[in-house]
Amino acid sequence: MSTDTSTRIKSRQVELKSRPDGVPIKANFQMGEVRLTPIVDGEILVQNEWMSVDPYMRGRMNDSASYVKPFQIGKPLEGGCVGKVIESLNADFGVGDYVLGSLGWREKWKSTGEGVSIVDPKLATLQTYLSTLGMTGMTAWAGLTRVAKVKPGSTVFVSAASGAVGSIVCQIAKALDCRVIGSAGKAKKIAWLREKAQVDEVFNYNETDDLTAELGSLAPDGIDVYFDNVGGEHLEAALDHMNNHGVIVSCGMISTYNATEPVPAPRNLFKIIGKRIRLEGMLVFDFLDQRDTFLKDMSGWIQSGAIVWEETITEGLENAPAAFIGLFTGDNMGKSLVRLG
Ligand code: NAP
Ligand code: FER
Repeated sequence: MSTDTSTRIKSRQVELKSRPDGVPIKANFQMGEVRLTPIVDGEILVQNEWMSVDPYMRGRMNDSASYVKPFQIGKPLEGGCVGKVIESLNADFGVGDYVLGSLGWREKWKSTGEGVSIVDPKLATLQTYLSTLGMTGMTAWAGLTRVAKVKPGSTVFVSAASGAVGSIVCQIAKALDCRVIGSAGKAKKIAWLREKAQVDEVFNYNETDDLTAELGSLAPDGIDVYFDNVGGEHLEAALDHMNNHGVIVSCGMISTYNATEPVPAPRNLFKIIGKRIRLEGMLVFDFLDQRDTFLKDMSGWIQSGAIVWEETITEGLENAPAAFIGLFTGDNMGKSLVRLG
């Protein structure tokens, strides 16, 4: 094979420059460029069109053990992406096919096709495969229907309620005849939750100095399911108002991801005993074998108009770090996505 770099394919990428200390900053990222060798038999070359930024990526920026290995300094970050096959030496993929992969944060990537799936741009817009019909939609569906096993008539409290996961949790719960309480941190998110997502009770946690009292006033009959995206004070407030035998789905704890010191446990954790609360952590990847059922349920809700969603789109690979950092300052409504130029 030629080693002449002029025959190689140029691809720009976002690399981890340094590990964040607290909230990530732009200086933790750098732009890099690589030249990919030509594809060989069995491989495809993909040009990314969309990439996802997700809170879990903050964990991968730390050098600590987790369900997945940390990002490496000087190497590109990774994450959900949708792109177009521009070269193929693999019979399962044709040039022009759109595919879902896990090598975001770069312009182009090669693959043997393992873990890569073809998506249909006629069924939904390409970026929907990174949101409502993708990882975040499936998290909402699995957390509520499989982990919580929510029942009609339940009171469901959702934090980060206008975000990618939370906005879908709220609407699935409504579609399943639950009473829904949502919290979010900005006035326009509160308005969207009320007007577009038809959430029953909504509050802005930045406008209250007593989260527990606020939640108590909106949930006079208690909470049956708390879908926790935030942790910290939200979890403490929910524990105070959970009903006996209630379920807390620990989906995420974004309020703790940038902590520089170990975060204290909820001071009222003992309440899980007397109230016989089931507090269960979840990882969406454990439910991949149920993807067909998820897609059937979700497509039905989308077609009936029961589920709508918002996207916050950032233009250009070089602006992906800003989009990612914005997750921690609440810049996004609904799913945060980056369109590659
Ligand atoms: P997202 O909600 O679309 O974006 C993050 C939102 O979190 C922000 O817009 C912000 O909204 C809120 N937030 C940020 N810092 C906060 C703080 N200190 N306190 C309260 N709220 C804060 O993100 P997403 O992708 O849907 O993820 C939501 C949660 O689900 C995250 O915790 C994530 O880690 C988790 N998750 C888990 C899995 C799994 O398999 N377990 C899969 C996907 C996602 P406000 O303006 O409302 O504050
Ligand atoms: C997430 C937050 C945390 C997530 C996964 C984790 C897939 C897992 C963390 C760990 O194993 O340490 O949003 O999404």
